[in-house]
Amino acid sequence: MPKTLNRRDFIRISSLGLGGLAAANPIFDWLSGSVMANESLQETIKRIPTYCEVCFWKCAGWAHLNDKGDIWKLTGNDDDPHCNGRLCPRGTGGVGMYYDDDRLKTPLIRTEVDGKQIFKEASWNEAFDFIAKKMKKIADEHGPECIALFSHGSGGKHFGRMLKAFGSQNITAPSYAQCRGPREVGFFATYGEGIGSPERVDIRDTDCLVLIGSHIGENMHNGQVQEMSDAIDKGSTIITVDPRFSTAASKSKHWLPIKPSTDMALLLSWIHVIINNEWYDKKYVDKYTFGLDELKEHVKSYTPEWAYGITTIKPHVIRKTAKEMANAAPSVIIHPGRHVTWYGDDTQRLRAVAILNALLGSWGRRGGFYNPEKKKVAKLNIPRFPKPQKTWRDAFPGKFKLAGLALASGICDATIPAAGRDCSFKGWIVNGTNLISTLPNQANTIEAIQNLDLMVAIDTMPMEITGYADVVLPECTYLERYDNLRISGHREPTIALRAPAAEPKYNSKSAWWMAKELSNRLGLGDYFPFEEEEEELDWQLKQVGSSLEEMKKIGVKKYNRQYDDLYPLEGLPDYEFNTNSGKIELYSTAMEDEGYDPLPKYTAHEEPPTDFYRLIYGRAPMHTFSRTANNPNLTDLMDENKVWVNPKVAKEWGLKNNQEVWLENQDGVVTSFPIKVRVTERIRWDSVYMVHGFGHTDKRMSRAYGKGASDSELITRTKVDPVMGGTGMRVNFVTFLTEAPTKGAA
Ligand SMILES: Nc1nc2c(c(=O)[nH]1)N[C@H]1C(S)=C(S)[C@@H](COP(=O)(O)OP(=O)(O)OC[C@H]3O[C@@H](n4cnc5c(=O)[nH]c(N)nc54)[C@H](O)[C@@H]3O)O[C@H]1N2
Ligand SMILES: Nc1nc2c(c(=O)[nH]1)N[C@H]1C(S)=C(S)[C@@H](COP(=O)(O)OP(=O)(O)OC[C@H]3O[C@@H](n4cnc5c(=O)[nH]c(N)nc54)[C@H](O)[C@@H]3O)O[C@H]1N2
Ligand code: SF4
Ligand SMILES: [Mo]
Repeated sequence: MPKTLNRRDFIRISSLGLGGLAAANPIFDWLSGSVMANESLQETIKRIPTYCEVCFWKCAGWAHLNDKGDIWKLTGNDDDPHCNGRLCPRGTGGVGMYYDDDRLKTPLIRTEVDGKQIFKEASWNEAFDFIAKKMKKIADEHGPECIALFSHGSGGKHFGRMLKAFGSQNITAPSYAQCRGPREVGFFATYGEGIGSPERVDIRDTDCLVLIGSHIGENMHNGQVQEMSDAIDKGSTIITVDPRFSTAASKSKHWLPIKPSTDMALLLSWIHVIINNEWYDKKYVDKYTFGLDELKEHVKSYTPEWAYGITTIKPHVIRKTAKEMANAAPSVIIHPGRHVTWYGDDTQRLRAVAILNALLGSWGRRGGFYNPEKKKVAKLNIPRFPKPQKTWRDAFPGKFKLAGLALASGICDATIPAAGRDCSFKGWIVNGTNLISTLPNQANTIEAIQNLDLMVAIDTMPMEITGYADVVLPECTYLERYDNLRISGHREPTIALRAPAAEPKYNSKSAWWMAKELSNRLGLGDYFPFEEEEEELDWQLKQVGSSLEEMKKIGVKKYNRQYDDLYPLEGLPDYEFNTNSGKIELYSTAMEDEGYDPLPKYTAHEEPPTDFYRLIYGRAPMHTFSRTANNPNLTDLMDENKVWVNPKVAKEWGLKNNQEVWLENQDGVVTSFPIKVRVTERIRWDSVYMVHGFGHTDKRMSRAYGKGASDSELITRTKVDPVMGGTGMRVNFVTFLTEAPTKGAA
């Protein structure tokens, strides 16, 4: 290993001087039976609008204060289309983030004492001076572009403004190359538009919903779960394709327990059946699409019999489900999914999904894909951002040509010096993303971090990523701060306000304030012209006929659509798409122009070796990634994950329910902690399944430490999507260790 690897030891211990026990622990009082019983006696004295930050669905709601002025519950805002007045269990439990006494409490700076690296408590001034000095030094020596921002969540906008002003546009989120990037690119190549969030799917009005991996119900994206439940109630057909009997599968008319990694074969076969039987929407396809003849020729040999050999789904099931979709068309949704970085050919798989929807005429029609509208809100009057001299793309000449956004994994890779690259990244600002558990290949992420001159982590919790930072800045939780307006596209445009329901606890501050203070020290004060965030918001709100005062009362403001075009292709009017041909491109000229396959092809993926099983992972309804693992309200509901094992496999290995095992992957990496076995018919024999976000290794998180195991540790390998750089992560295989591994091996 290079010598530099020891420069930045991972700091596990609690910080110097933070020894004192917190005097009060209101959350446990709040959770305990007696207080629960009294809950009904409590009264809302005041309610403050917010939008939830427990996940990225961003439901708008209310923080209710009791007569002592404490936050005692969170509820949904009735006017909000993301939640329709109801928060999900995680959102309701969000108040646990505020009360969690393991929170980061004050700025920390890495220092060495007696040869040991520790965090020293610092004042905000010390922290900002330290960061500003290092940022300027990096800019002088390498250019400002060598600093990148990784961010997931609201604070990204504020730090993004600061960094763009500083001269770098290398701003990235794991929600692209580790999540929905391939979907956006696949749909953009087909329709000239992406899917966005919340997804533009008209589940409420659909007659047939096809879920390919999307595990809505465990994936608790609120509005979609509600709409799916409504669709089921009104008798819509649900078809779920999943190697696991998911919650969604249990609500479905058809469950197709596909062999993982073979979905492309199923999709191509469905396309084959629909074209061959002429079940496609002829008028729609004639009028709007480009490349039907090429597609027809391309899928000629992809019969259900061919797909059966690959997917293990019987030919008559493939035909029957294709017929169900055609019967419902155009009120049918082949759901584009969200976390789609699976096998490296993900953009192409999402192209196949997009094509199938086009054949059935669901895009732009009721019960298919609607056209969301967003309220336009005036931009701030700030100076133009300087034009950067270089971008992350320079590190990848000729690659990932259709990537629409920066790649978190790409910037991470380009931080490790390589021959021939003139500048590698030298500084990371990491806001609200636990990159250690979020990016694949932890060893690679850690190596990248060791090569940095500066890493700043802004977080609310002492998550693993903060242990590698030079400076840690404690952000207050979403319940203690303002943030940018939530401006979201939906059936009707809305804006929502987040206002503080409590003073920031400890010595924590909002990201807006941090970004402004840092900008001042960098000589970029003009980019934050308002003294207070309240003033900035009020100015913006006044441009759209509202005010901070009004929004504090209503939380969510709905606007009328500007045009009556929720379903723009209803009645088959003339329409021009934002593609080269102006049509829906079944045959993608954009892909062809960049040297990628214009029509999606099936490629076989590697199979698990003997005694190994494919590692697949997903969500639990009461947790969000790793961010909720220490939330006292939510650990109460679920405090560890289990590994799902098929009974046949359990028998072979002699595994019993709740027995603890360690998982070892194909590269010999073993989980830090054991995980309990769940023996269940609900998973295929060739795969094991676990919920992402557990197995925390940082002891500062007292409730999460050592609970369950981390899928991220086992994802050492990826298949990178050549089109846009997404990291396919379901290409790892694991086996069981029934005894504790010896220290050296782990
Ligand atoms: N192995 C594996 N990797 C994955 C996935 C997977 O399923 N398995 N899923 C992928 C997907 S789909 C996504 S979208 C990404 C998600 O990736 P991330 O968003 O990075 O997920 P988290 O691990 O929850 O990290 C969130 C971090 O934000 C912090 N945080 C929470 N609230 C605040 C706040 O208000 N302010 C600040 N400053 N920080 C806050 C939390 O403490 C935590 O450290 O991960 C991707 N990576
Ligand atoms: N409660 C909760 N809800 C969440 C989140 C959360 O953290 N917690 N995160 C949100 C985010 S950012 C995202 S991106 C979404 C992710 O959620 P989704 O986009 O709905 O689902 P995925 O993560 O793609 O896939 C998980 C499912 O895919 C199945 N699967 C595994 N391999 C294959 C395969 O080869 N083929 C098929 N057809 N299926 C397979 C798994 O068994 C599992 O049921 O969830 C969102 N909702
Ligand atoms: S879906 Fe749940 S966790 Fe996500 S924003 Fe809405 S209430 Fe919060
Ligand atoms: Mo995601």
